[in-house]
Amino acid sequence: MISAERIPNNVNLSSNKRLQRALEHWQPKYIQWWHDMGPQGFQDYHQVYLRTATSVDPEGWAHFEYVKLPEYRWGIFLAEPTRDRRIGFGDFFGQPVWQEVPGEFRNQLRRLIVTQGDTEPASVEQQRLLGHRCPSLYDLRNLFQVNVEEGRHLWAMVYLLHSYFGRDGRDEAEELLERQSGNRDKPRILEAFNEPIDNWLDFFMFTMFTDRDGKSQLMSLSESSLDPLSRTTRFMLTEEAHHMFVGETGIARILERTCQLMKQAGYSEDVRKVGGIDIPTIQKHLNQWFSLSLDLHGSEVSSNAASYFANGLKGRAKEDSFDEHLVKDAYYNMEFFENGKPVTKEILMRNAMNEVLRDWYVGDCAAGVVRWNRILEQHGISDRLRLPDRKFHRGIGMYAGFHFDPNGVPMTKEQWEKRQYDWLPSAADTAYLLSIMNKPVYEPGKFANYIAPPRRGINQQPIDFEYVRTEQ
Ligand code: BYC
Repeated sequence: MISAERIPNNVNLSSNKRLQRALEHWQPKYIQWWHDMGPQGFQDYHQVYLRTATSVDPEGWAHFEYVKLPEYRWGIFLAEPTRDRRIGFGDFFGQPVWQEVPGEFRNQLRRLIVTQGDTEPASVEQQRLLGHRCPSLYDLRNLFQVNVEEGRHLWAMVYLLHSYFGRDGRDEAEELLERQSGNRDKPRILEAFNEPIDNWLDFFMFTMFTDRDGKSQLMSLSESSLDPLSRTTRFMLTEEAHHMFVGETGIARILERTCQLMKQAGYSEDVRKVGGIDIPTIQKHLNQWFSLSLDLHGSEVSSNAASYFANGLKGRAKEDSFDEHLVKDAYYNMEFFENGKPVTKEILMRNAMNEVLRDWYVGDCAAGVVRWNRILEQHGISDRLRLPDRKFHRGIGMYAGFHFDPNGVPMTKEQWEKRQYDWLPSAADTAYLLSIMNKPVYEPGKFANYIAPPRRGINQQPIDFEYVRTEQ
């Protein structure tokens, strides 16, 4: 079962007996998990036009073919090594990077890898019912592409656990298949990965904002002094880009269609009357997933983050672009909220590393929102989407437990309870979305009424290509 043919890799799997043995034990459990928790109803009789990574060179990671989902070849890939790579930040700056895990950082590194690994199967679990409500075969195929790649990202983390963490690593790898998104007793580690994704607006917002947290976290892990972690995450970033493409273009196509329907219905009419998704509903879902994804960056002031940085385990996104990499005496001006008022205080930059990464993330999200707003502008519509203030709807960090509106204005608990569904999806919004998504669109080239077709198909195939076909 464990062969280089079944498991494309560039880690010499065929000569690595230890890894083979560990995978022989783990892989059947993974396949069982995929059957039980992967895309429901699309396991046995559907062929999906998927991209499979078969090597890390540009041709090899974009190999397209029809595959049955459980037969997808999940591989193990590390980006090519950088010659004479040196530690790029923290207390060991300039020393050679590590090819093995230093004993003193074993726990911290394992924890980072497990937290990263836990998000990957979680997202597959969150999205497992979406196939039954897909807006087109094109979108269905993109959903499955995202799902199999999240599965591969789990393999990437399991490879690290099996190869560098011995017995503990093997136990952790098993637990990655045992926790379950939203499960009361054994939930996933990070909160956003326990939230349901039961409609396609959530899915596109998730791939836009939560996968973008994946991008910022993977960028910071790719700076790691542990070279195998750096190389693994560098390769994962190539796949992450496609997930954000799915999210950004998915929302862009919804906006496009909303604008068309607004014109059709007359601007003063409610676009829901003609089956579209109104801009306020889009904004509410944006608010929801942006704020949950801000939480994924951890607390503003964090001794964990300081220690990850000092020890060279997790750097800043694009560490090379900073002038100084020790960051011992630098300070960060952080806004605190005291007695109902914002107060700026200087804190040690190392303790603010989560916030530094969050700054990068917010900038990257803001650029995406500007691109979305161009669509509204081109249609002559004056509404605009916007990112809510960072303090809005936070569950982690110093603003958790307080209430703010999307402009960052503080409010009482009572005011919040009265108004929260002006800004976040209500049960009625979800019911409406489910009502327009209740029938899947499986006819090639057809699209649900609430979304415009994409500009082009996948891998130069036409838009009406049969991206998912049912086995005869
Ligand atoms: N939910 O100092 P703090 C992706 C916990 S997404 C629940 O604030 P730290 C993907 C924290 O664990 C990227 N708990 O945080 C996207 C700690 O617990 P303990 C995933 C949370 O450690 C889409 C306590 O609060 N990658 O790839 O500096 C689809 C205080 O800790 C949360 C990573 O996350 C939360 N949101 O930073 C598929 C990278 N936030 O110790 C995939 C690896 C914090 O008190 N992880 N806590 O029990 C990390 O770098 C860090 O663990 C975090 C947290 C940035 C997440």
